[in-house]
Amino acid sequence: MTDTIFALATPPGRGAVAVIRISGPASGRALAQIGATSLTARRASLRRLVDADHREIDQALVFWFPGPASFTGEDSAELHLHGGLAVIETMTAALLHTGLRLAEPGEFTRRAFENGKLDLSQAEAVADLVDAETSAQRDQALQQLGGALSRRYEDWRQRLIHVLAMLEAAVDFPDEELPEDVAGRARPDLDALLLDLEQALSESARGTRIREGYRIALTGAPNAGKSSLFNALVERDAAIVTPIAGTTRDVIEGQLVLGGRKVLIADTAGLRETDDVIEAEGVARARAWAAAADLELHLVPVDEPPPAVPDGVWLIRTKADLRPNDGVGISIASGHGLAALRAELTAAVVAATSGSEFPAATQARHAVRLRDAHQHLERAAHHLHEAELASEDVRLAIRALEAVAGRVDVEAVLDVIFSSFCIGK
Ligand SMILES: Nc1nc2c(ncn2[C@@H]2O[C@H](COP(=O)(O)OP(=O)(O)O)[C@@H](O)[C@H]2O)c(=O)[nH]1
Ligand SMILES: [Mg+2]
Repeated sequence: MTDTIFALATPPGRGAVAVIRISGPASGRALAQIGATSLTARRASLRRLVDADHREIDQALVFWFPGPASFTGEDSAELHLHGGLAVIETMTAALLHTGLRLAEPGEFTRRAFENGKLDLSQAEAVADLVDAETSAQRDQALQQLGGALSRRYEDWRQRLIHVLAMLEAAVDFPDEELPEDVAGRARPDLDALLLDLEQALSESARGTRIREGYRIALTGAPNAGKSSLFNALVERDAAIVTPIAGTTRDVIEGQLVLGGRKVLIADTAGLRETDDVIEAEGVARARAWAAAADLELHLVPVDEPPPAVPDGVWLIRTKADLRPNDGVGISIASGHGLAALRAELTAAVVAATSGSEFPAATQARHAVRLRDAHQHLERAAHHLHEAELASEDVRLAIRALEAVAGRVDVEAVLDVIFSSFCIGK
């Protein structure tokens, strides 16, 4: 039988209110033991809560959520206590005394998943919602929690099951009076699915960009003004600015919000040949960060000749104050062009993180499964005339998609996912 767990759901420390969550079959008994009786389901009841010796611990609001219509699907409750450390400690001791156990990180959500209240992508969304720092992250997590991601995968899964049924008919009744080329009739459906998955894959970066942050790398020769621009964009002096070339030796990451999106920006070591081992390592890291970035800003001062830059890289002319009559570029010294650059960056970030449909991947885990499914379907399309082989590939594709919702492969991924939660969730 499952045991009954509890945890502080609010941040530890002093606060106006502290919430303790309880879930499991012994919830009702434990509540009675601490003095919370005659509760009405899902309504706040003010109760004097007591310890085992009937000494008062606190006056608290108690919520009783009988299963299965609760978040976890089990009998559960919330105690809204006064948020003092002594209250929390005494209540924790009292609940332990009734035989309850402290919850592991993510255990409430895990129980919700195991009781079929949420699928895996929705459970992940709970964690994302808690971690959301920007409005775009919150919107995405909320939609995923509402089942937007699950619905896309479920639609594909249903269509694949239909394809599979046609292929299996061809396998099971090869010599019967089946209409000619049953397997071939699966072709249009399979092609349509392949197109859908390709579309989803092509935009799969959007969801992870929203969740993890759009990455902008600042590159350029030493002294180009990278650290100065970095500090101006993150609006604090995180990077050291000096006239000495080679000052920045590692990748310094900063965070900012543009257009409601999380953006990660990296100030990198100047890209130059060097004999200094530490600087050389910095340059290698700078190149790696820039290669993985969504956008590279290549900085060159206005008093140097403009180099050719690859497609997609933005050439930013710096130190515009040195050639004030030209009117081009940005200047940290005078502030020239900074607002315009910020506006252009915002437009780029918003464009890269917007789309009409809910992204099919908000985590690397989803993108991997999506790619797997697509590969299997390509193989199936390739040997559709061999219905037996094709149906095996379709089956593997279905399994890859099901893994996103957590229908299969469950145990392997559960521990990894739920252990990243905070306690009390
Ligand atoms: N005149 C002028 N000097 C600048 C400007 N931005 C940076 N600098 C100077 O250029 C030097 C190198 O700047 P820094 O940001 O450290 O360049 P990094 O090596 O690319 O990180 C420092 O002395 C800065 O004060 C600017 O807009 N105008
Ligand atoms: Mg620097």
